[in-house]
Amino acid sequence: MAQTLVYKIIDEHLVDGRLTPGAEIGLRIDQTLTQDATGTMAFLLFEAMGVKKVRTELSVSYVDHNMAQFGPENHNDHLYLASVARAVGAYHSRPGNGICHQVHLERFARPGRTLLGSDSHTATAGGIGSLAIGAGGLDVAVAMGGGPFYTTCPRVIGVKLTGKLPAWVTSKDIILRLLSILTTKGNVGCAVEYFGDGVASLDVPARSTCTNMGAELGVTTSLFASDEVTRQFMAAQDREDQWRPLAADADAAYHRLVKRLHVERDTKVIENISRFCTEVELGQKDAAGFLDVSFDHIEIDLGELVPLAATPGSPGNVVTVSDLAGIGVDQVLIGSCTNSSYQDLMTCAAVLKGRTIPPNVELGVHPGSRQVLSMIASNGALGDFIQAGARILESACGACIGQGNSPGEARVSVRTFNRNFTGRTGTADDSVYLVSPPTAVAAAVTGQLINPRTLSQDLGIDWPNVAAPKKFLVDDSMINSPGPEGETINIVRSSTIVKPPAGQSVPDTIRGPVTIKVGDRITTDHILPAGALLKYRSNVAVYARSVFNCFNTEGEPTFADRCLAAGVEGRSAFIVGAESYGQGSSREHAALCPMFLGVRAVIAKTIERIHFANLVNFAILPLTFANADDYDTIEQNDELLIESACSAVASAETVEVVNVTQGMKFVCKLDLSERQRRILLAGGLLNYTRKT
Ligand code: MIC
Ligand code: SF4
Repeated sequence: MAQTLVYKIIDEHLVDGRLTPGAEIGLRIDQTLTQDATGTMAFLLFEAMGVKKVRTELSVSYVDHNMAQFGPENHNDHLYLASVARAVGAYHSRPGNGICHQVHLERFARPGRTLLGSDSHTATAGGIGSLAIGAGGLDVAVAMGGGPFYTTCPRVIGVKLTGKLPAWVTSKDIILRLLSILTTKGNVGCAVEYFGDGVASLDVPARSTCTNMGAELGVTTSLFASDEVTRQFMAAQDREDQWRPLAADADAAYHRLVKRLHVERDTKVIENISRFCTEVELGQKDAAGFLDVSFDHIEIDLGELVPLAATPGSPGNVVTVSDLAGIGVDQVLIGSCTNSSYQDLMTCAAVLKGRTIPPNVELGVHPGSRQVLSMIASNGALGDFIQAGARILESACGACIGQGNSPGEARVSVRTFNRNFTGRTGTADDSVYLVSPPTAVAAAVTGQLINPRTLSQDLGIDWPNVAAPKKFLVDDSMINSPGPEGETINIVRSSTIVKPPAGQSVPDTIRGPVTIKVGDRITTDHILPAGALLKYRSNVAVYARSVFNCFNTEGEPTFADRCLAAGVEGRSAFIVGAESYGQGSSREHAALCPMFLGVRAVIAKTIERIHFANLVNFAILPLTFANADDYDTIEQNDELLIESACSAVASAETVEVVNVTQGMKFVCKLDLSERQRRILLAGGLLNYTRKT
């Protein structure tokens, strides 16, 4: 049978289960990546597993998130990571070498290989044809130890690209268009595969911009074929010997996706589906105004794309830049793992050359890697940025994760990044627009959101049309190699690096209060912010004090206080959420810290993939309402009770929850694989892995 490329790579790596969409599968993992903010915990958990050396083909530890170094914590983490990587046989990309996804793409990612990373944007490497998946740190630790990675065999959504992008329109506009069709919810358990004659016109970094923001769609992974363009990119990185051609079979069939949408609230999405999808069918509207919309594959004519932007709050709020024309801009930031490649920066530098930004605009640039920074430094483009008035920021995540450059109150910040969840910048009422590099630089030059095409029309600036370099500047001297066999390494463990707490098996009776009830689309940034708190990632007891702090009311006990007060005499705490609970980042601390605080169950309408797995890994019951309306019957502080939880976890499909306060009962689904049931009963993945 004709196969998609996603399935071909899965087939080659399948060690458990069958290639049946929706079923649990175990995959052999060839490569892993960790970054410092999740990696310190991942390596601590790896050490706790008792495995001495990594058993993958390649494992790389990156330092790119926690770079501000206010206080000793960050540097302590870096020293631990460098030493533990050397001891266990992993590579270590040092601070300053660049953002993990950009560097991995440049130096390590390979077509046809599986890559598991403790970061939700790991699928960036799908742009080179690697089956790359983001996961929690503990899953990555298990993979480093040679264990399979378990996930749901994805349903593959096909995205056909035809034609060629016009001037001033880039691949960021492709993925924003896709977000306007698929939205940020309802895509769990799917993968996106790009195909069609339009693909050949996109270079590898452009493809990776699309695969990177698959994380915002909530899909497991996103993939492009490995073709002549891939070969040229790898040759330019001195890695042609690692290239291998790969493509889906010509007549591969893609998944027919069904989305449940609301006729009024989702009018725009329904319009976009009707415009960009094939064989669209609209179902019957129900009494509440919902209907099923199904379609075969998506088709985007690149030639017809226009510059797009995601408006503040969510990467899924997509409109055309022309719709926003005239909005004044206070800050422009270029960078992040989505758009910090050589081509991205050269495009911006070409526009800025010989100009100075207006007095009211702040411009910052985070080159994606030391390779990118070195290349723009030697060809003069860095000088164009400096002369234009740009602030040259580190080759790191930086502002993308709220490590600096927070905008002023209610100031408009235009960024080439991938996430604009409110408050992620470090400013509570931020107003962040996500755009392509040309749109960002047009904003920097004019001080307003404006279709970048007007740069040609009004200012006579030619579309730079930056070609992929024939040769990148290759210098791996900031990547430490694993230590030689037999070498004795002193692993540096400073006082701020604290052993993670042990997981506890699910108790048979779970009783306690709902310590928080939240609404739709709660991201892991809501659950546990990063920014200035990143430095506590390796100290769970301290970091846990900040869980759900964004919902604090002055003078009232915090979420952590409420949980700790609830957790006396064997009592537990519950979290109640709505749609797409746990969106966004892979940070397992969003499960680990609640576990530390005594949370034993999360009940939500739907739970996102990585967060669901993290909850299981830390022995928190991930429950979903059998009837979504039951959400409305629960109040914060209600006392809930689950009896015989262990036997339910062992074998039942559902479990009854008693709302003691309201005198009601409701049913929740236990949508778990056999393996996940065993993990919960063992007290989490670490205990389970130690036992098996
Ligand atoms: C993010 O973009 O939110 C992060 C920071 O890269 C996270 C990882 C983390 O929380 O450390 C992610 O995307 O997984
Ligand atoms: Fe870093 Fe931002 Fe990319 Fe996350 S999204 S890896 S914080 S650059």
